[in-house]
Amino acid sequence: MINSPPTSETVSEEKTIAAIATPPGAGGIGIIRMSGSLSLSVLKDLFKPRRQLSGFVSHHMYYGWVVNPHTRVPVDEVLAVYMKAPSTYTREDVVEIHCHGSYLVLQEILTLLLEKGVQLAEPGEFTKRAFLNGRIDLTQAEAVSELLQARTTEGAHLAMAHLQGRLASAIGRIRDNLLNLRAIIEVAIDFPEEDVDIMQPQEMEKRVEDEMIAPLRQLIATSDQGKIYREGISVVILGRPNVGKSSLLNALLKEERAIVTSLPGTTRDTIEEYLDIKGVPVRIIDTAGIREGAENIEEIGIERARRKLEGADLVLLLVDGSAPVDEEDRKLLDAVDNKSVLLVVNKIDLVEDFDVRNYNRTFPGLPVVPISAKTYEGLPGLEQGIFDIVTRGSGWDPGHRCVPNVRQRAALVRTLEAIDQMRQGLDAGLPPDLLAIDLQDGLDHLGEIVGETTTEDILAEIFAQFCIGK
Ligand SMILES: Nc1nc2c(ncn2[C@@H]2O[C@H](COP(=O)(O)OP(=O)(O)OP(=O)(O)O)[C@@H](O)[C@H]2O)c(=O)[nH]1
Ligand SMILES: [Mg+2]
Repeated sequence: MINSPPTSETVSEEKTIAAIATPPGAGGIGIIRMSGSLSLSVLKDLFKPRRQLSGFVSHHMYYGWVVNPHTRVPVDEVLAVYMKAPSTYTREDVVEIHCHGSYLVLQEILTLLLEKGVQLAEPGEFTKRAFLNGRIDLTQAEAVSELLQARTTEGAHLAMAHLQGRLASAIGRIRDNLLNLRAIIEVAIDFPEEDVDIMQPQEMEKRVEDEMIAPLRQLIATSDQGKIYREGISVVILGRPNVGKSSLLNALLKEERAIVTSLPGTTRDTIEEYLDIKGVPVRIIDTAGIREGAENIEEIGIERARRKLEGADLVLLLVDGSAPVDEEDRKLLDAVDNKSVLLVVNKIDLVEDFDVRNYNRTFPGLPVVPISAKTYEGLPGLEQGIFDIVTRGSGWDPGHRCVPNVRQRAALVRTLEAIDQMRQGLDAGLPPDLLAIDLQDGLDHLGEIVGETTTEDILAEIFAQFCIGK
């Protein structure tokens, strides 16, 4: 990655910025993106089209070479596109140069741009400009980052819905209702003596409840319900040595990630990987088999396993189905008592007439899933079991597609508090000028979500999470 220069003042339209937009490393194509008023003239200086051009038509691709103006040596064979403001990502003039995906070539072209007075873009600066220039609101800008970071298709779909403005329009509806109410309250403030036809308090209260409080509550609820799709969950595989923990990890990943041997104590450290279970991003952690009297290195591994347990949303307690449950299995269960636990009985391929009821009797109340990490039998049932436990009672409806993030949720809660206070004021017959204060408070908090009333600090924090070139 390129180090960004010392942070400059505020974004100014005068400054033309550029960055490598594709990830570091070798790739089929690499793209350099430039935004700002210098874009076209810089392109003209460095790009030699194959055929003589009278000018660049906006949004058309041109084939040619980027030529180093000092040496006259072609740097790379490229496709270049000029996109005229305002129909662009940033609403400024934008140029993209598509070259071969060599990091050296990309660097060299970028250096040539910088020599022409273009500045290196800061992380998220293109998207920040799109926001500051009013092409997208803050929820859509955040959705760009969420889309880039999504680890499952479901997560990507949620981000896409926000990018298309699903959340922004839900907020917009509540905001319009608040503005309507404010207009009514203002009439009441301006004409206190007159018998103007303002709404009855009961009718107002009903509107506040139906048009503001209920939809705010709904958004907060979907934020909670959809949280696991956004943030994912952590699942720890725990069990005595040799029960098949690493085999299970490999089976779930469908690759030979962890070393499996017939010797107890094979896994000495924790191993973490990511899985997609029905759209939920799952961090799955294989641990060292826990047993008493373990030796040094193994002991450290066991200690790490215990620590991983603390952050786990779900524990898969693995036992060997071909051997009787013993005291150590039970001790492990006691140790994870405060967690969600799924008892996974492995190696059922070795057992004739496997009967799950034996386990139900021994561990009453504990969900049990029989599997074979060797033959993959029972794995779909295990994934379903994990999914059911982590989404249990969440009331999640995948059709929602509106899942406010942590920042947005906090602002929704503050909005709700202000509006609720206003409703109580209505109920208590407070004068309209006092109601107006709470109402304005609510509007301001709502404005933070879409970026109308968001402070510079918070904006900086949001865009700093982006990668360079986005
Ligand atoms: N037949 C059969 N063998 C299995 C199954 N799962 C694992 N094994 C075997 O059990 C042995 C131990 O498997 P591992 O996956 O290394 O077990 P582990 O729990 O990770 O062991 P430690 O890391 O030592 O704690 C290996 O020989 C595996 O091939 C299964 O479902 N069926
Ligand atoms: Mg292991």
